[in-house]
Amino acid sequence: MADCIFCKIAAGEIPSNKAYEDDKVLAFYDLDPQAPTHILVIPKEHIKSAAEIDETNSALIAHVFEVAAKLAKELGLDNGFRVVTNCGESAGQSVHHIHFHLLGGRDFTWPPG
Ligand code: DGP
Repeated sequence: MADCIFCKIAAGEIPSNKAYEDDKVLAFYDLDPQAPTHILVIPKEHIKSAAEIDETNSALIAHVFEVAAKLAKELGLDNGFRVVTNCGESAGQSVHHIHFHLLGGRDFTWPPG
């Protein structure tokens, strides 16, 4: 998508601090970290939000979760971590390219605010 910031990051047109990359998925450090470890894991393909997950893209989303688990292991988040996706306005989604926040390195409360 021409005006999507995460499509531009995925294409390398906007620089990012990468944690992982393959042909389908990119993981990069969030510019406004909410935990000692805060990485965004995205499919390179433009999917707007979790509301658009269906049988045509669910294998790709499963791959996103494989990458999140691999990163959590590599980064030593053995005490626990959180994977969050904000979907839509009420949930606070500000970038409309699906992304999964991988957060770790501190304790988290439940329910989230
Ligand atoms: P959300 O509110 O769930 O849509 O999260 C969007 C996140 O994306 C937010 O934590 C800040 C981050 N973000 C926005 N623009 C950029 C950017 O250009 N680079 C990086 N690294 N992170 C960004």
